[in-house]
Amino acid sequence: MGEINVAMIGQGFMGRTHSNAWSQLPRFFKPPVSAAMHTVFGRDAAGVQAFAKTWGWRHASTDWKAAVADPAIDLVDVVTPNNMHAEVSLAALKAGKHVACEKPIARTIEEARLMVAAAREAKGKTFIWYNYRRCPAVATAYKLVQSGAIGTVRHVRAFYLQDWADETIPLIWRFQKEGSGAGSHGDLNAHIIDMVRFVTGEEITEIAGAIAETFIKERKLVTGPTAGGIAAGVGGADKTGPVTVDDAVLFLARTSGGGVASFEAARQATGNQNRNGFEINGSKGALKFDFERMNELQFYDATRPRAVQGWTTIMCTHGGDHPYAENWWPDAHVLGYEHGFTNQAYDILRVLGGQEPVVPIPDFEDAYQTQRVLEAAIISAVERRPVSVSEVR
Ligand code: 4PW
Repeated sequence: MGEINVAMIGQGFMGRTHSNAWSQLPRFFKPPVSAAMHTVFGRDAAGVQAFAKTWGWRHASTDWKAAVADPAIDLVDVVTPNNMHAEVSLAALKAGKHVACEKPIARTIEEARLMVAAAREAKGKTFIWYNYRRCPAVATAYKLVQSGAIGTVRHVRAFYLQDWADETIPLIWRFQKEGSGAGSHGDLNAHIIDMVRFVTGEEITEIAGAIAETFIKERKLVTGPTAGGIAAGVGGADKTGPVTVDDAVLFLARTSGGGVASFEAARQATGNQNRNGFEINGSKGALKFDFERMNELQFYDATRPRAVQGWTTIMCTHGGDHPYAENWWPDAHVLGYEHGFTNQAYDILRVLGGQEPVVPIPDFEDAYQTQRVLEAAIISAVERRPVSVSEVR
């Protein structure tokens, strides 16, 4: 398998991040197999033609089923809104393709279960784009925890705060249960649950309590072209429709190593634009990460004499020491949002070429565990009670 052909289904915000990743990849990495940008699917013929031209896809299609079934295609990259993740992934797995699907794995636990069952039977491999795992600083945190640098994990505070979703943003799919399954919970908590599971190597076992809130209950219907806050559209004149998902979800949890954790997702956390991160306190030290300073990892070594203990800021830009850094620019030259996607595309090709990824990459099975935590937290919020993740099967 020297070269694989990719069909990308969807062409929105994530379509641009993935197209950028697939096209940048061969300039910076030497994967064991290469990826050709074969076909991109979009609903609008002129729009998808223009997208293909801009981003370097060889073919444009308005028929995703044909693109997925095409014998020339090896890997299907799913970048649609969440309501198509299951349908497209199931069709692709059935057609014998590898599938790389955007997060969260699905809208609901039921859809996720179907996807996992199909993946178990399938010949193709599966991947979920939890891109923040592949910021060098987050991957470095993972390696430090693995090496025992912070000892036993006792406390985790994880947050994903955005502030784009004010009243001016119309009723895009992200505010509709039918399109997305959940609001900030599936969009943002999904990332930080994945990040905490990845960095600590532990599972979240119990939700002690959760709250969910929708502050803006009606929004203007989308009438114009896509643009604006997280790829929003233009709001129509007077017509509005109901928001059917959360704006904010907070929950407290227990972890498999005996620690406790808090998670916080919000889309109207004024002053925070795309701020996700964590503080992890262990018996020997601690780590802090904030995506708004994504090249930095804070490390506290509590084994040093108390007189000289303090937070160290590590610039995760040193080739050889910090995962992925050596593939980009000379030491000390920082990376950005888009690099996480290219790093992930590289790891997908490593796995397809029979190599280990630089750091573990979530497949459908792994992402299903994150979905179980999301589901347990929503049950906890709705029923106002502690929920063991083992209740969600
Ligand atoms: O990572 C984030 C998401 O999951 C993104 O940057 C934007 O907010 C788009 O979707 C969510």
